[in-house]
Amino acid sequence: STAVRHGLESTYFFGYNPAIVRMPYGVLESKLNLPFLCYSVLPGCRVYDRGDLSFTEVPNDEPYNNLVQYPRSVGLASQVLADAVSRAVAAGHSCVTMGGDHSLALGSVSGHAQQCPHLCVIWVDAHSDINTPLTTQSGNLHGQPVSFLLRELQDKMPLLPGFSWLKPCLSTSDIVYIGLRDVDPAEHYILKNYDIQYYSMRDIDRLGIQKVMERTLEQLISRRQRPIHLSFDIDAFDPSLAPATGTPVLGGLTYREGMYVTEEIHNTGLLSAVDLVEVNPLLGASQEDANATASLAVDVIATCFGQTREGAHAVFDELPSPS
Ligand code: 5AB
Ligand code: MN
Ligand code: MN
Ligand code: MN
Repeated sequence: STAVRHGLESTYFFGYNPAIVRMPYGVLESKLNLPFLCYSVLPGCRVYDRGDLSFTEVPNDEPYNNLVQYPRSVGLASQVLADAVSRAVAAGHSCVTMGGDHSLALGSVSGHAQQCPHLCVIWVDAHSDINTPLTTQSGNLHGQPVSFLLRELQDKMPLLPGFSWLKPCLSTSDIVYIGLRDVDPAEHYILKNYDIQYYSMRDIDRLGIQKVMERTLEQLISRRQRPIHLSFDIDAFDPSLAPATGTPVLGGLTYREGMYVTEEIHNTGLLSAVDLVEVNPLLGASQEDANATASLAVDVIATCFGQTREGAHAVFDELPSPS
């Protein structure tokens, strides 16, 4: 079988057998899935598409504190996702979760951690998604997933209906952010007071993306090799590249910076799970906007699994000669 759309034909995957888990239309806030099937069998890579997960809607899902939206539905959906990711990783796959909004990281990181308790997380995003249910201004759970995952924050976390299954699985030193440029005051307080490493767009301006990746990987994997969970929010890219997303913010990653991030992560050989979130074709002003955003998402995933800008050597081990 081959890739369905968006040029995956030119992609080579090495050494991974990714399993893809897709969030369905429905339940979650963005009520969307990616508009393409990003799976294929390509040289060196077998892809197992686990299809859309199906969720049961929770009726009368009243907001928590009159503010936090759909706690039971998101909690239950995340639990189902955690189980799917856990099973994919247990079966030896690198797991790609396509969203959907970023609340899905509650499930994907938890499920991944069930199999790989020592994993680390690289969170590529314009936002830090670390509000607690008590600091959120919007009430949106896609702005909060990291707070549920961090052990150090647990005494600040209320118990949300639908979340009792969730156990924090990360320490503050296990996560690094890249691409931040829209951080709420309470989030900034958390990042600073809990000593969480981040590289904002300003840091990328100062250091360059090469240094940022060097420092990120140095912190996370230089002392011991461990599985990497990449949680990639498409809004990390500049809105001129990724317009079809819920919360675009000016001044984002260039295409080249984004590709450099995923190339470097691929090169570690430690990538174990990827989330690709917040692609929302309904929010594109035009079909071209939606297509451009989707094809950018495909490039992110393909690069994670070995697509390179300098070409790949897998297919040619010998040049044809005239007989
Ligand atoms: B995304 C905001 N901080 O809490 C909030 O797209 C934005 O997953 C969250 O990064 C953006 O609602 C969530 C204002
Ligand atoms: Mn996000
Ligand atoms: Mn974001
Ligand atoms: Mn969003």
